[in-house]
Amino acid sequence: MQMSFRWYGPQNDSIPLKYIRQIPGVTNIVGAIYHIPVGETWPLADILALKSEIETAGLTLKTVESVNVHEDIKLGLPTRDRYIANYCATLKNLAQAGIEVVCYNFMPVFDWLRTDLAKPLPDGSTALYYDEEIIAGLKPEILVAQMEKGANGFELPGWEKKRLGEIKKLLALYKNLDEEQLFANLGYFLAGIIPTAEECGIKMAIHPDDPPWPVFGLPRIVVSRANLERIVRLVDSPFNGLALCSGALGADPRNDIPAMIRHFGAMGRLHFGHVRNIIVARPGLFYETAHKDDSGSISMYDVMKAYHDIGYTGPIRPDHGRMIWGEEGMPGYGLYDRALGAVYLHGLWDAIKKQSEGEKQ
Ligand SMILES: [Mn+2]
Repeated sequence: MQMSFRWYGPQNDSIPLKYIRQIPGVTNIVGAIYHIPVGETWPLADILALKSEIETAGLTLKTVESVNVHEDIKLGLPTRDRYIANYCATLKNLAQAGIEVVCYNFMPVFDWLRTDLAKPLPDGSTALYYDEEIIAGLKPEILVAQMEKGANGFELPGWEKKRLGEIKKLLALYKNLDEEQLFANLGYFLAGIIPTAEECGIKMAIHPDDPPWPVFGLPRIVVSRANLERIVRLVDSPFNGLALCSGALGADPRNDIPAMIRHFGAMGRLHFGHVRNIIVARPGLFYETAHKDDSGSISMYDVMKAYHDIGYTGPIRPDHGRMIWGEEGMPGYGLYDRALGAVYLHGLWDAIKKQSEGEKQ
C-alpha cells in the first residue's frame, strides 16, 4: 500500500509540497495537469515538470487523478474519436513519465455534487454535505452558482467554470440519453483506450459517481457492485479497473464497501483506493466526517483490513477532509484533517499488518 495525498498543483493548491512531505507515511502525490482544456493531450514536458517538482520535494508521482473525459465521449457524439485519440496520446505521455495508475470518472455534466460545502458540525468543524431534498428544489444553474460561491476562490476539481457556464446547453444534449446508452458510450471509450493502456502499462481506474444515483435527470452508472462488475467486463483486461471510493459508494448503504474491495481485489481490478468516512443520516442525506472508525457509517477498520487481506500494493489516499483548526482552503481538501486521516489509516494498516504477521509465526 502506498499512502498518497492529492495535490492540485502550485497554482490551485494552498498546501506546499514540503508540508505534505511531513505527514508521516505519505510518500506519493496524486496529481494532474490543470491548465490543458479537457479533451486535449497533456504535453510530456508539462507532465515531466510536475513530476520533477514533486520529486524535488522528496515525494513521488505515480498516480494521476484525473484525466477527465470530454463530454462528447460521454454523449457518444461523432467528435468523440478525436478526443479518444487525444486521451490515448495523454496515456502514452504519462507512461513515459513513469505514471502507473490513471483515475477518471464518467459522470455526465457534473462531477461530485454537494448542497453545502461548509456545513457546521457539532465539534465546530465544517464538512461537505448533501441533501437530496434540497437538490430536488433547486435549478441546476443555482446549484452550480452555490458550489462556485462556496469554493473559497478555488476551482473545484471537475468544476471547470467555462464548461458549467453552459449548463443549460449541456443538460439539453443529455435529454434523451439513458443508462444503457451511457454504458454503451463507456464501452466505446474503453475499447478505444484500454489497448493503449495495456501497451504502455497504465492501469485505468474509474471513480464511482458521487453521489451514486441520478441527479437532475442525468443517468449515473458507476454506482453499485453490479454495475462495477459490468464495467470491468466491458473490456475484459486487468488494465480496465476501479478506483474504489468508500465515501462515494458508501452514500448508498446498500453498497458493502469491504466486500467490494475483497471481490474486485481478488479479480485484480482494484487499482486505487479512496478512503473516507461519511454519515448517512437518512436515504439521500449524507455528510462527511473524520476518518476515525466510529465517526461515521463506514468502518475504516473493515475497509483497511479488506485492502490488507487482498495483498493490496497500490495507492491509497485519504479523501475529503473536514475544515478544522480555522484552516482556510479548498473545501474538502485542507491539509489538517486529511493529514489526520492519512496517519489514522496508516495506523490501522500497521496494526493489521503486525497482527497478521504475529498470527503467521
Ligand atoms: Mn473519491
